[in-house]
Amino acid sequence: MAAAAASALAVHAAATSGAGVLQKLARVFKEKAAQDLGRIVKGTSKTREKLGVIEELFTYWNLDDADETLEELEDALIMSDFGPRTAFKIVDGIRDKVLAGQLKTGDQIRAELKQSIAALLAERGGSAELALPDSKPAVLLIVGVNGGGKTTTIGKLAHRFGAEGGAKVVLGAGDTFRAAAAEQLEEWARRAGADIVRADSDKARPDTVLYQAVDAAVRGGADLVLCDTSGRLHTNWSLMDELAKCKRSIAKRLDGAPHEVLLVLDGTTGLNMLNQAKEFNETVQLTGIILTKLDGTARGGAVVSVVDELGVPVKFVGVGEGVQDLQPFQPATFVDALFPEDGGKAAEEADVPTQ
Ligand SMILES: Nc1nc2c(ncn2[C@@H]2O[C@H](COP(=O)(O)OP(=O)(O)OP(=O)(O)O)[C@@H](O)[C@H]2O)c(=O)[nH]1
Ligand SMILES: [Mg+2]
Repeated sequence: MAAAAASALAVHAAATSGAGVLQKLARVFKEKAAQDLGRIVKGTSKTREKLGVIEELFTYWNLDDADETLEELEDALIMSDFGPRTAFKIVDGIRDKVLAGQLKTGDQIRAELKQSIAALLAERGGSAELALPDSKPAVLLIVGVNGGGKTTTIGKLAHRFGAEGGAKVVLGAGDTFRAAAAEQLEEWARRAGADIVRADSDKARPDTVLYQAVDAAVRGGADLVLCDTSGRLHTNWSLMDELAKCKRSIAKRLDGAPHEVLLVLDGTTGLNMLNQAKEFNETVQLTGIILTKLDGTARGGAVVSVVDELGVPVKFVGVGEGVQDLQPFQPATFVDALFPEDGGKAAEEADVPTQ
């Protein structure tokens, strides 16, 4: 507790002096990185049910049948939303080691599978840390399909950096599509002690609102701007074009911004998230992914394919609707949740609060 309070104070001092404030803010998250494994284990039970087939393969692993068993492993990964390309890649790596005699038992192969998924998440994705600029404000643009958790995630980030971290945060209400959207964001701003820039008329365009939000942050010496956007289908060409305009308009006000373009993916979606991610990446060049609803019946395998095919890292995971339910992503912890040593029993039985 004392250490956390001291670090919050240090962050606050930095925030008020302006020096290196953004880097200090990034540390706020890291210090809180104790992952809520139990919640993720609970949430990924749907994926694990399917992966149960794999656990059986490991138990009865027989080197004489290696070829057939490896094919079954491939199939089981595909069934668990890993996507064929990624499943083949992972199993090819394992097959090479089996043929070279480096892996002999089911346990060794299980460990290798976990390690290769974690390595793929870390290496293909790159750094999971927020890329924050040297000078403030840092601008984060949050995008994604309807209902994935964009606004909630912005609220959590605002709270973590603002109310807890002492940063001056501005929220940009770029969801001008629904009247209730700005109210929802306003409520989060109030809870987080953040400022909010909203549309000044019914006809205001989202790119204008986000321009104004960045403008207000620059003039007011804010540390961080979190830009909300309307949910949109990745197949809706004109709405995707509107998103590209939002990004350009932010850059027009502040060179180099947005510093992060983060795609919110609903963890319960399955492999369709790969199509979403490809389209959003094409339109606004993603720098990271936020995987939400891992406390629900998440289908975690799909995100491995997204990271593999796009080369974009997962930066945060959402594990609930509450303000504290956002965590930095850690590949090894995520993989442990998919393949827990005791089949997930301990974590599933643990009393994990939902708020
Ligand atoms: N269980 C759970 N629910 C979440 C999480 N993140 C968001 N939600 C819920 O998902 C629902 C949609 O969240 P929003 O933040 O409004 O989603 P959005 O992407 O802004 O939605 P649109 O603006 O309509 O596109 C809300 O009920 C949130 O409370 C999470 O990590 N876990
Ligand atoms: Mg929203």
